[in-house]
Amino acid sequence: MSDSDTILSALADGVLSLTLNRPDKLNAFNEEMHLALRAGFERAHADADVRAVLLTGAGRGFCAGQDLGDRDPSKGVPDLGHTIETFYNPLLRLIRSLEKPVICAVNGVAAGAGANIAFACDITLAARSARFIQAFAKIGLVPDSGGTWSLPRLIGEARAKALALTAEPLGAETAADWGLIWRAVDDNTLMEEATALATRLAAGPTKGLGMTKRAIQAAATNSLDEQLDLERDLQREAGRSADYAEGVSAFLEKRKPEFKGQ
Ligand code: LHQ
Repeated sequence: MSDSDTILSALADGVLSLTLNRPDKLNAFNEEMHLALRAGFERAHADADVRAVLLTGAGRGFCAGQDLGDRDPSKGVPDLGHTIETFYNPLLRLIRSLEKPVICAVNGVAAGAGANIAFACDITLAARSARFIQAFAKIGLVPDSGGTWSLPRLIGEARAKALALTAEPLGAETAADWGLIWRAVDDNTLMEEATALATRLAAGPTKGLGMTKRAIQAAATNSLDEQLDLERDLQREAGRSADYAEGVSAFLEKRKPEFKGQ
């Protein structure tokens, strides 16, 4: 793990909480924060004690995307493709390939890459006062962090194009109504609700949950036949897991299951 204070990291009850922590900059990404967040997700992949991840931001914002002070064209023409290749794309791949639930609690404004990282998580809750902004259009860039992939899939081409071309802020309630996020909740209950959800999932049959995530993501490119085959293969594997044995035993014995994520 990185020891940078740009990401606050804590493991409790199987939940690895990762808090973006540059509140004076609305948690915009500099290189140090990129590397620290990546280290957090790498730990989530490698550490069996981590059964779920909870991503949020410190202060009044969730994340304002890239720190534009770090990518100021007046200091020389930047290679933003290199920035994407080096930082954002590896992060997106780590989030999507992690076979454990990733919960995102959007505590305030989420702009640019900050919004699209929230949309890449498995279950995203947002404070009612939060807004999502495809800020790229304001500075001559194209949406990144998977935004051109996730937006049309989640809300359809018409809404995706309007958000991306206008950079109009979208409130949390509308984001939930459109299916961009799971739920908008009262600001003062966001962290309580997100932590309870992450803790519940972390105590669940996380091997099966991870395979469920993999299957739903594979559906984006699979035919129905391929998906049916994948479900067969994953169910075979799930049926051999200790968690399935425990789940069925607990049901038959009318007791609470104790899942181990194995
Ligand atoms: C910031 C930032 C910020 C630095 C707020 N940077 N300081 C990938 C590849 C490589 C390069 C480019 O980008 C990308 C991906 C991207 O993410 S592109 C999109 C980059 N992000 C933006 O364009 C958003 C810029 N920020 C804003 O439009 C506003 O700050 C929003 C709408 C997010 C919030 O507005 P307010 O609530 O009015 O807050 P504010 O603007 O007053 O910001 C508070 C402070 O945070 C302020 O600093 P100051 O010292 O004046 O208090 C801002 O300068 C700083 N800040 N975003 N991205």
